[in-house]
Amino acid sequence: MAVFIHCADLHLDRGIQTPASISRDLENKLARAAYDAFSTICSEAVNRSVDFMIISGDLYHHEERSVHAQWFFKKQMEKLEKAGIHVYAVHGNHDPFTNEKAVRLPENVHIFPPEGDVLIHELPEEKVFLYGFSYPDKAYTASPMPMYKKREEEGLHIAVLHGQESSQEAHEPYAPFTVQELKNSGMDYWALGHIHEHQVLSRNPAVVYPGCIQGGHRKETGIKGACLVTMSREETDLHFLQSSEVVWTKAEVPIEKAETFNDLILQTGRLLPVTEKAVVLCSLEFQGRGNLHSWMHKNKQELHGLLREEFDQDELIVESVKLKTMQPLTESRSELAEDIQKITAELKEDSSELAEHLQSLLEHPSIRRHLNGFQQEELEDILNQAETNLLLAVQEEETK
Ligand SMILES: [Mn+2]
Repeated sequence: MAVFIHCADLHLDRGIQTPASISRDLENKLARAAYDAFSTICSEAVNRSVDFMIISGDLYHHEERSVHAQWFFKKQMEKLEKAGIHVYAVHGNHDPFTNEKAVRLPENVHIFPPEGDVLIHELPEEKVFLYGFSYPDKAYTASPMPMYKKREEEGLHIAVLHGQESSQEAHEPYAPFTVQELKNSGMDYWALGHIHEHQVLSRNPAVVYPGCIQGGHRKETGIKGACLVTMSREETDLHFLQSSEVVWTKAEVPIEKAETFNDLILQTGRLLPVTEKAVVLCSLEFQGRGNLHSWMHKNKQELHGLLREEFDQDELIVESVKLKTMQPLTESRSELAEDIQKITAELKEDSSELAEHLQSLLEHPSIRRHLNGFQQEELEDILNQAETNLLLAVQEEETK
């Protein structure tokens, strides 16, 4: 049997998106969050006397690692060395392999080289084979499979890979693979990294992304952590350990029933998350058609300020406000307004026409550099915003 911690995507020197005007204490906590998360994981490793630790890439956020981050990492590794815990790590697309060693790591740390390697970890009653390779450069688009040839020897076989399941299109194709390829390899555990959300792609054999250890921005929602893995030749047990002390969340607030601001505040308060074991940074998304829609759009800054005044506490910050609201259908009786709403609804049903119009925009050289397309959700946002702007303009004309 082997007991180990599998973590990935530490992104130690990544700055966290900081909301405006927060206390100095909280600002410091956010700046330290990734470091604190990794320190928690290493303490868990010591307290639980694990056999070893695996880190599946992106230890650092920047290719040019900061000395501060490297020094911090070294100290954590020393903490593990004192407890007799070995560490097996690969470098990923953010922190490709380098020979430059400004900070020397202790002997318990084993970094897989770019050409790949098989390392053996001897336990009293089990032999563990670890396979892996580090990215030589920021981009690695070839299949990683040739790097993982299982040895025909008795033991536990663990593959450490920073890469992406090929159907997950939202990301660049880094070291792409299919789950079937991993299954066919004969390995007992695939310790993956790169996707920042915890995912178990297969149970037998276990194919696991632990996710990043601390969310860095509002899209990385939820509790982040590492996997504590207990593994024998018969079965693999996974237990998730929380490491993030700062958690990003999103709360969706419908505005249909809010006649007054009092209703809106009441409704928002009901839907805010309960904080537990972490500081919660909440982005509020208001949705639906309602009477407060026009006011909210015209006074978005004031609304955000008001919500923060009302709800911000030590452990909860209303980090951002997003408006996905629409004009109530009955508010305007003009034919023009009706047309605008009808056309918006049609375009939402089938956004291919809009996508076509936007295509010429995407072909513009200075736009192409920053943007390579729109997701369905973004198209809907654009449509909602356009509808709001037009209806507000019609309303203003009518009241002149
Ligand atoms: Mn990453």
